[in-house]
Amino acid sequence: MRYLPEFLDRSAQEQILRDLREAVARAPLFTPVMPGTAKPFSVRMSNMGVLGWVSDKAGYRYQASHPELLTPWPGIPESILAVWNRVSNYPHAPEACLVNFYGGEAKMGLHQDRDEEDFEAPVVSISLGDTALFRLGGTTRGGKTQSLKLASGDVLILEGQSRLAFHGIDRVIGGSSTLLKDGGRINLTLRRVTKSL
Ligand code: MD3
Ligand code: FE
Repeated sequence: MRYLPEFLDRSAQEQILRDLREAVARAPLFTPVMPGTAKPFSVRMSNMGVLGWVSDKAGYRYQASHPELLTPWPGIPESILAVWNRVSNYPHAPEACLVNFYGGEAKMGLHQDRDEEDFEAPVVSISLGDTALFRLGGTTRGGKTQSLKLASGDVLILEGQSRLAFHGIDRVIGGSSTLLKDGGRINLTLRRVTKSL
């Protein structure tokens, strides 16, 4: 894993936020539910790109359209593609940008990201807004974990062994950033889903 604290300055964060508001106006946040149980996630989500990650009673998957509007996801804005281009060292564009919004008490349990075909490509994560307590483990469940605070403007690159590491968000520290007027946290994850070649 590569951790780039304060990679984005305030004006770069504000540009991404403006682009994100336009995208979310077209593809509103939805509340995913767990496969099988239909228990709602505390995190709300949307996507940009040719493919977006969704979860419903039937399972987790990538699909080309919004689960409620059934319209194609908005494109990934240049302000966000620029981050991938600067940090990924990967010769193909990302296909998916998952938008995770954490309000109030939202968190995300420990999990692996394995719904992609291509584990060779890195995952690039951008944090905006309130600071989160991020937990990173190894590639097997139940091993030791380490904690890291992810603040607004921080970028994380998951590649190699870390690409399949267990990870989650234990909590968000309310009032820790002034970027979002109503507080909360946004995490963007840029991914390659299909194998390029
Ligand atoms: C480690 N998001 O969307 S970002 C996710 O802050 C996700 O919303 C969290 O886990 C969030 O799947 C964590 C940091 C991150 C993203 C992807 C990873 C860490 C990762 C993929 C593999 C290993
Ligand atoms: Fe994840």
